[in-house]
Amino acid sequence: VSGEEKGRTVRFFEMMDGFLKNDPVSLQKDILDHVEFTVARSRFNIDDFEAYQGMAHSVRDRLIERWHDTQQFFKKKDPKRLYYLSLEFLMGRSLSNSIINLGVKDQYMDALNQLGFSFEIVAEQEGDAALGNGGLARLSACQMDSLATMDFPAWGYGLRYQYGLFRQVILDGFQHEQPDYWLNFGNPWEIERVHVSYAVKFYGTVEEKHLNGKNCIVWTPGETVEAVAYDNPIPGYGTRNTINLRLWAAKPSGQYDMESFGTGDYINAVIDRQKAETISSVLYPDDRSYQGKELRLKQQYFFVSASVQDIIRRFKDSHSSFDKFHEKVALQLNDTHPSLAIVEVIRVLVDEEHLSWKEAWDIACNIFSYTTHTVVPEGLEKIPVDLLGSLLPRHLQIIYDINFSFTEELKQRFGLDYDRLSRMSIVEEGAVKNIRMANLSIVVCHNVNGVSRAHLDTLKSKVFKDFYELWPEKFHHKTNGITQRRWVVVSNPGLCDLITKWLGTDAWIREVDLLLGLREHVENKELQLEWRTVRRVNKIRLVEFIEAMTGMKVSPDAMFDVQIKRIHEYKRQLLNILGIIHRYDCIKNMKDSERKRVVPRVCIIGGKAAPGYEMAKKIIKLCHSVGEKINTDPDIGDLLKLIFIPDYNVSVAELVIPGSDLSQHISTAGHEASGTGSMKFLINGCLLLATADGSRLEIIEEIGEENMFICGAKIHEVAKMRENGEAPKLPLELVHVLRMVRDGYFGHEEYFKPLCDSIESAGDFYLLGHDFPSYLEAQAAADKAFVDQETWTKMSILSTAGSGKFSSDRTIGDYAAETWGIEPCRCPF
Ligand code: GL2
Repeated sequence: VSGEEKGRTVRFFEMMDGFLKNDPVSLQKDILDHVEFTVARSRFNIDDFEAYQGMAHSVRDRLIERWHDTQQFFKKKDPKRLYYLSLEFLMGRSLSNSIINLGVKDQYMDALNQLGFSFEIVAEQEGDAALGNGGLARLSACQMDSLATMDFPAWGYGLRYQYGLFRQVILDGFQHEQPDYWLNFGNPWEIERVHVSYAVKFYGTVEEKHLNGKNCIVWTPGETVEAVAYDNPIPGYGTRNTINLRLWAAKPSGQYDMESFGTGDYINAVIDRQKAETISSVLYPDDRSYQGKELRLKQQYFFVSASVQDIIRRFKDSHSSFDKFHEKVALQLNDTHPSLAIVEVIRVLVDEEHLSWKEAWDIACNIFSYTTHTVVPEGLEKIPVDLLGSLLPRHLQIIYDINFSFTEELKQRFGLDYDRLSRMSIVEEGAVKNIRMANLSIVVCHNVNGVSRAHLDTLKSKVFKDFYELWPEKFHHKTNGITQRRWVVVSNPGLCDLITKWLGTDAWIREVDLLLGLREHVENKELQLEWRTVRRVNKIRLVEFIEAMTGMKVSPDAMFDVQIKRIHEYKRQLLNILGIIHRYDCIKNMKDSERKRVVPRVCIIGGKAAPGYEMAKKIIKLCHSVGEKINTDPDIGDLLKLIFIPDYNVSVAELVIPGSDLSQHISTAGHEASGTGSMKFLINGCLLLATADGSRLEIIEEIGEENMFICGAKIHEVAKMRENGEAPKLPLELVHVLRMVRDGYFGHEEYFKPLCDSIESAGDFYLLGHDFPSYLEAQAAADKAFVDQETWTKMSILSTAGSGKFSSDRTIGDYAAETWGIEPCRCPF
């Protein structure tokens, strides 16, 4: 940055000093005060963890200050607010992100240095907040960052699980799950609001009563649980705005069950009350599958009910009627998990606020929007009617009422087309009667969004075809994005500085389209050299991490080829591993002279399998068994290594992504709704080896096919092969590789048999056979390009330059304008 430019940036942040001062001396005192009085450790004897705690509390003070100012300002302005409801938020660590967004990183680094600590080591003390599974959950975290940065008056609502996503431990190559009790050492990033709590009702009976001259429906609950708010401030970057993520924790209700306490069974009565806390105790570790479990339904309703009560309470603070509710409130459903909010809003408005059904219905239809993240109809959430009726009897009545009007409307429109009626009905008939939460959401929401253009096409032509024919105007897409603050500024400071230097400004951190400016320098040798140097430093950091995690020493000269994401058959980690076996086999059969031409590779795989997902667990074991063989084979040496990184999470991703050369995104076309991992690699200048699926189709448009390695069947080809029931002949290379696995070359042949069968005798649903040859070709093209480091570097720069569209700032801007109808509301300095 030019001196003047940097000066401007610093002044800009200095103006944001409020009551608390941000110079290094004030910060040092603050950190020490917190060590002494908050952490209650002597300030003369501090270890790294205590330094982290002291610093985190000092940052928290600054977050609270801005949070207060922002909320005061919103209250005064009373803009339309967005409420973002999600059962999962994968926030990762908060320290670095907070000080960067608050604009106080340099000052804190100085303060820590002067106290004798290294910022990097202190930041490493923080655990991840892993209150989510995968892409969907990280998406909500990225979107919160964009909402704050873009000054939108928004709130996030979710559940404060005591146990986040399980820790993955690998023993003898097998995944084991361990609980993630992330609150063990306290959580400085949240503020407990004991005074913000709501009673949430379950079970019981519903009666019609005549009260105050009116017919009313009265729900008498069988159980009441208290929802207590925990606020997590989310600071925007380059703005004073700090918004709130409010997570609910379940506590026993203050309303005692007089009967059990009265019978003298005091101990059991207390134990029973305590059970209430289990509602928010643990995150379900499955993505993309629903199980119809009572606890899960309780979680969903618990967080939805508390959030709706909170939203209505806030609205009523400054409004005496509900006339303007739809002008002041937008509610976003992140998938169907929070869709009971629709029913809850209607219930509260009708039963408690005594609006007419028509008034409540109109409000609900105006305020709710829904984003789906699913590609296949089987992935849509259904709740057994018996379960819903027993847990939430009044809600089931309301759903039936909605369905009655809806099916009447359908009959008027389409006549007695029973097939269509039964497909579209909110109630699914059958041996087990179910409520289809997606149908409910589509019927009520004014807007239904897919998460990429290709996803929208699938929704229109397959998943929600009937609904699209009925209401084409409701269906849209907002291609997902990721935040450049977390995924470059925080995790890749070297690249961040380099981009700022070459663009001559750091404005790209808020206006990401400016990255396009890198294109004009792509031929510049100096930039290329600096680009390579930054990437090399990141690789060395990754080499050290790999050694610490696995004990393996790998060479930074090799190509780092990475696939990190949840383990799923459709994501085809198996294709990757079989490709690695093929490469291994080729190298083994090479003459020495040929080996000299091999591009050395370090293949890195990481990801968790849902605990009950047997095939995914077998893939993890296969990866370890193959790795063991290859990594210890003296014939192979540094030419090929296979590393499995255990316990993949957000902070591991922050380290691995900047150090990767090539990353793989090879889902069978038509199976990934969007995919967001590819965007994180892209903006970091890592080249993509990918199938044309989900948002990658749009990445190809932005970057150009020539700057990526594309392989595999296209979406329409997959559809056609499936329609025709074609089981293409497997390529010989693949048959050979599978034979090695079956013959026990990597041991455990019985255990791996179902993996081989899935390709050879069970129809190869994910088309590994079809895509294997083009996958190997793409890998060969990547090898060829890597040899020419200049070309590779240019492709890398062009990847970053063209990644602007995939910022969550763009996604949120689109949602704000096209779906939510909200405007920025910037808190003055
Ligand atoms: C997912 C989709 O599978 C993924 O393609 C998409 O990018 C994200 C975010 O929209 O949502 N759906 C889902 O349930 N998980 C996803 O990652 N876990």
